[in-house]
Amino acid sequence: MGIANESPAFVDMDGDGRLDILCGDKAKKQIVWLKSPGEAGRNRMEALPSQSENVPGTEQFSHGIGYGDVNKDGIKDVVIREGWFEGKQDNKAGNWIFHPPTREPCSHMQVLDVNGDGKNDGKCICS
Ligand SMILES: [Ca+2]
Ligand SMILES: [Ca+2]
Repeated sequence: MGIANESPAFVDMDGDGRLDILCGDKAKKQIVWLKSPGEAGRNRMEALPSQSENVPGTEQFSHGIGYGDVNKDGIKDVVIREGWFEGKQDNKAGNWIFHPPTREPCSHMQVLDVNGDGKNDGKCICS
């Protein structure tokens, strides 16, 4: 495994209260998340794939990755420059559905309700 993406995201992917690393794996060309060690003395992270192999956004310097509920189904999704992957209830399950982009490419990506209308918006910071 080799971490891909220009700016991996630090998010709690499994809800255990510890930040994990969301990034691409340039070897298998898949989006993965590295589970933070949950026990004292345990210093090895686990890579848990979120999708099938050879997907976009997994080159060494792919630009931008984000995590948030894009389609408001209550399940967080992975956002990349090329589009977004629809998350599953079990985010360790593979073959997330890919959806094409709706915006211009950017670097850091956030999914949040910017204007308070109850709908999540995509927020991009370009560098
Ligand atoms: Ca976690
Ligand atoms: Ca969702």
